[in-house]
Amino acid sequence: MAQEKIIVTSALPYANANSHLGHLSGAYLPGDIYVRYKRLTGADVKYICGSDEHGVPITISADKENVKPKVIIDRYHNAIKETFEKFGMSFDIYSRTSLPIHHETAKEFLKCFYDNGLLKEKKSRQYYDEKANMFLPDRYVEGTCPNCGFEEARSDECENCGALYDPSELKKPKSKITGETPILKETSHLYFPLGKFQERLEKYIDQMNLKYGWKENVLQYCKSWFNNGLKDRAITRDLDWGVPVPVEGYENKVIYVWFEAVLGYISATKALSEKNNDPDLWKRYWQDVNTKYVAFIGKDNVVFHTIIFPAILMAWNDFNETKYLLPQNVPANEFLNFEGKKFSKSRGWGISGIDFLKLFPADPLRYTLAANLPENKDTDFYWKEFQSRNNNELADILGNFINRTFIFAHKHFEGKVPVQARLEEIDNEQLKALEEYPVKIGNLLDRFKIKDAVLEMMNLARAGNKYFNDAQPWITIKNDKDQCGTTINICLQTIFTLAEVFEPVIPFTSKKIFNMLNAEKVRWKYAGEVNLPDGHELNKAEILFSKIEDDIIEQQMNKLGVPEGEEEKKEEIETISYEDFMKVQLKTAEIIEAENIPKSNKLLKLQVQIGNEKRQVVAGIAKSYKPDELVGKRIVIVFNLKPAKLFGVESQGMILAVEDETGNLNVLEVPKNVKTGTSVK
Ligand code: B3M
Ligand code: ZN
Repeated sequence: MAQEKIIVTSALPYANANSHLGHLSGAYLPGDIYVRYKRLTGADVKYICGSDEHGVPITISADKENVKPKVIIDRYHNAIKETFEKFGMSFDIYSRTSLPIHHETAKEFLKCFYDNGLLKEKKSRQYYDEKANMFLPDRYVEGTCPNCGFEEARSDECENCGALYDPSELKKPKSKITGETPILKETSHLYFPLGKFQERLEKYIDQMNLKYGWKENVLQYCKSWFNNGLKDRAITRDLDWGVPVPVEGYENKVIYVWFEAVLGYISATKALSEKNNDPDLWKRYWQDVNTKYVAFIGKDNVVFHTIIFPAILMAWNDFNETKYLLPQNVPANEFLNFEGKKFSKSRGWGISGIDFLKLFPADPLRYTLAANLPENKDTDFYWKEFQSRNNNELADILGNFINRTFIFAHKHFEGKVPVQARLEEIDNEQLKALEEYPVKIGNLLDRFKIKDAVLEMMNLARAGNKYFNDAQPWITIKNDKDQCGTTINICLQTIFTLAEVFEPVIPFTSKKIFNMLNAEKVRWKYAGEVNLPDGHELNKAEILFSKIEDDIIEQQMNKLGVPEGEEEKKEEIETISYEDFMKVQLKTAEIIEAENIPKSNKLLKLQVQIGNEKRQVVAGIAKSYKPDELVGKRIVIVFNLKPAKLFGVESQGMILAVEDETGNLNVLEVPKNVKTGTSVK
């Protein structure tokens, strides 16, 4: 069979915020699991992603901080990239749409459509904020949805019911910049005739679904758009941040972000060609009928990937010799919520990937998210579930099985794979299970049933534990060492299979396990075979998972709902260096005389003994002590303070004291056995 060739993309995140767990579980982790699995099967895969750096989401963030969009995209592009790396995303490239290669690609498409007369120029009335003196992009206008009445609908799209409409249909519009009611003012835009493609799009989706089985939720979304009838869509915008429109008269406009963002997959692959010094690489994936294309996204992006992007590609293919592939499947996920509510940065609900990965390693997070993917309906991340998946499944089932097997192998078989001496029924059954699991798991992954696949992966670890328990090697080691060796051998083969099938989900751990086994991964189809030869030398066991204690989880739960920034509103402390501190000389002293200072009810005049030296110090403690009470106390004084006069009385130092709740001052005392004149450090 010819090698399978696949191009896989995950939605390009807007470079205006850190990715949170919802993003990771929606479009990224599933893509990465699929890609890692496909690579193990021997497929030739390119996994493409990058930052979406244009459009209104970026300018809104920039406006909020009063900085240029470039500042925002650089900051978040790097932050998101780092999150993905720590999370174990195995992209072949993580590109960005601000690159010239992307601008060129987007312009090339638009120019082609314009030159071939596909685009219609239409004058339309757009919201214009007279106070801010600008056309308002869609997201700068909020109002009531003409379809469902939702009051926070965007100007052309309703988050609540998913309806797309013309901005002039929005009810009770309001400018988000000034809060004023915007006027509708005439402007020209280029429109893509989406309606022209409806029939072909419906047919395309039908065919793909028949052949490759699209997800029911995705089909439903598509159906509702088709039912409403596809309409012309403006693909230019009055904005100054984005890809300039390469058409005369459009100099002050940019290409609509969604039109160019989807082309970002192609331009990112071109960037990969450049990176690999292989100019035709991108064509071998995007323009080869033997390649298949799979797009991973969240549900809010479905229309753009199943309708708009395919329509753009169809249009290109109509006018050009070079033909692009259309998505073969778009396994979109629903949303992941957090502890029962939507993620919200401003309300402090949820946690960003980067913060999470500062606290915990990636694999327990990947496993927890994968076991609970919002494949068919919204799901939730719960801290308690994370803890129990880590402790009760990863550590107690998978980790424990591996650990007990390794202990046996090292203790009784010199750290080598013992011989399979004699196979009893129970052994044959386990060997059969090893062959079956990778097939079953692979079939599920091929159909994007990742959640079910993850369950089966852990079931194999469960089967390993059961086999170990039933075979009772701790008994056979005493009376039938051959039998015991066979058991441990098969347990080690099971660990090999586990390392392989779990690789897509917990790649960091899988690597450790292969290292412990002193072995390397094989093709998926061999994963269930006897891969470790008799006598094969093993490495030392490593700790694979640490348990997460209750208090760690409680700490995190206590942070929930604390709005951003507030947890950091602690007093700003100005720090000093060690050298600065060492400049202050503190010494012990004994008060030998004390008297009031006339006319002052606060100050006392003290005579203190500091080693051989006597000094006079004025201290503001008259309200807290009678002079007599102080005599004989051994205290701490700032020895090198510049002398000063208080109430006309010379003071050569300062006494340390602390105020208690009642406002009373208490001089700091040192034990009597400490000599006066001793330095305090
Ligand atoms: N940036 C929306 C999002 O981040 C958008 C995806 C683009 S995919 C080409 O959810
Ligand atoms: Zn609506």
